[in-house]
Amino acid sequence: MSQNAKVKELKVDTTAASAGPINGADLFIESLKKENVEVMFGYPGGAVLPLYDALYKNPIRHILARHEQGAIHAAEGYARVSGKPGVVLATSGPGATNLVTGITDAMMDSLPLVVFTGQVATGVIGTDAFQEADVIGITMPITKHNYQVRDMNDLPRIVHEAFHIATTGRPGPVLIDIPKDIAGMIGEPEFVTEVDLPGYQPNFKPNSLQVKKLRGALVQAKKPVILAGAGVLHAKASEELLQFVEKMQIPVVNTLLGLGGFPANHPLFLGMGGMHGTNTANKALYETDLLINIGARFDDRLTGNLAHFAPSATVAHIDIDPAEIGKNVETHIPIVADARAALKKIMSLDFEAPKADEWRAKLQQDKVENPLWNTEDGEGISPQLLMKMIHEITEGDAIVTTDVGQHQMWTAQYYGFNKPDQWVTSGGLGTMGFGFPSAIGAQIAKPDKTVVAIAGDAGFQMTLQELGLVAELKLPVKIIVYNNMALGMVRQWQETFYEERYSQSLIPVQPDFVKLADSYGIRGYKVSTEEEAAKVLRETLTDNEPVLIDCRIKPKEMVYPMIAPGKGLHEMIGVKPQ
Ligand SMILES: Cc1ncc(C[n+]2csc(CCOP(=O)(O)OP(=O)(O)O)c2C)c(N)n1
Ligand SMILES: [Mg+2]
Repeated sequence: MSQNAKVKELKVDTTAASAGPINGADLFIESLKKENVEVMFGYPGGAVLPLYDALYKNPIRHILARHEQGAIHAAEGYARVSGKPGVVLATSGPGATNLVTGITDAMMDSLPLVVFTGQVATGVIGTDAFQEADVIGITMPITKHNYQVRDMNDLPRIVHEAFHIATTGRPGPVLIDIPKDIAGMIGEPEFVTEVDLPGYQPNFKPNSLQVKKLRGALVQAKKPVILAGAGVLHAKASEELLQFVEKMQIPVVNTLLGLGGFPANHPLFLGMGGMHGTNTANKALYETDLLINIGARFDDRLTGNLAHFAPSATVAHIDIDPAEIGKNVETHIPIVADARAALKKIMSLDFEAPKADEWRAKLQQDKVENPLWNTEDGEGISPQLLMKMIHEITEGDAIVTTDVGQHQMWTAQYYGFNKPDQWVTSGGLGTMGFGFPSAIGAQIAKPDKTVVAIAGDAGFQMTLQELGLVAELKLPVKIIVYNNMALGMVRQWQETFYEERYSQSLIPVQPDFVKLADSYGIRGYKVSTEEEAAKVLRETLTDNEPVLIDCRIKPKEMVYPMIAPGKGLHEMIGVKPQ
């Protein structure tokens, strides 16, 4: 997309156009206010000091994380549960590069972020000036779009475009790099209320012909299945999905990121699909004759070996991003549209539900024969039962965030997400260190909700500095460390695929998490049995205070069932208790 989009004919906001001479830093704050920004997450430094000075005089709520990575994961958690863009501000050089993981994470999981980075002054760009980094070059492939402001008069337009691009179509991160001298320049720019981006026109309306094709396929189908991804959540289409499913009586599989888009306790829900999905979900994806993908991207962790993915299916794919259609899986009925609009359109056509009684009965039987299971012996807390306890005590209504690893998969399998926007996880990038700070952002977005951060003992140690933020803001985040003294998921792969050579996956030395919490003035507990866990969880998950609970889980428990790398959906291992 061109940065030099025409601005001449744009509608200007006459209420603010008379702001008079203003400097770039004040203009930055005013531009954020125009976008109704209520909170931003950031960390100051030299190149953004003028922006922070303007913020001091004209405040917008600013959350001072303890590391830029904490700030951006918090912004992601905020965006995921609020539906509003997360706003981040960091300084040039190391401030900006510390954001790179979070920006990539947001890009992979389609989260709307507007990220501001400071830059060295325009006169010294390219001279290896102090704290200079080529943030535009670095973030080009990991942003939906990025800008460097070269004229302060462009700032209102750029900010307005950035919020538009981040939040429309397939959401994603947009970055604005602001050289230090821009903040000091004086101008009389106009605020715009429209965008003119000829190269960026997301299509929301489904094509009637393709929708009719889908109707034709539905009428014929004997083994239909819906694969519902995060696109359902982004499009706020859960209600429509439920209506469609109930009308058509089609079984539903969720992707990892799509959990909560369809109620887990619904009789037609088959579970999560993919590497650690349920046997029934994967069986359905393997045997289906009509696969309707709504807002999922056919990620390899979902499909397994593509040669064995839905081999007999007519594939329909509804996605707002045309680049997703046919990317990994041959698609027969492409519907480029907003998921909600597409579902409404299909339901507006009158036709009978597919005749799939036999199929539903078969899947139902598989659900009964091959449920998720857990070991019953061995020392330590069963991680699966622990998750069931957390579900029960929070009445299935908490916002739950995770890090990446075994605990993430157990949460996905066992929490049982019945509502949209309760589930915050790093799916595409699989970022350890994401879970805890994203819970902070989620709690800031939803102060009245119970927010539970499920963290691995290793992942938690990547961003635990944000305990300072929990203490400072008195956020009642519930931090539950699934402690197996290991990089559990790495250990699992080494046990299964590397003949138990546990190379660098065990962590013999850890902080005393109880004392660590205490040092921040946060309650800490260590629990080693299911009885202790039940007692502490009951006492602490329902009140309005932060808590950290170090849960000693069975160190050798495996996440099952599983599709080994390179294998197909029909080749799950660990389906039955071993
Ligand atoms: C930043 C980052 N580094 C490395 C990995 C690879 N990795 C995936 S899971 C995992 C182990 C995580 O251990 P822990 O946080 O204790 O969770 P567990 O699997 O034990 O539940 C590792 C190292 C990753 N996903 N992210
Ligand atoms: Mg671990």
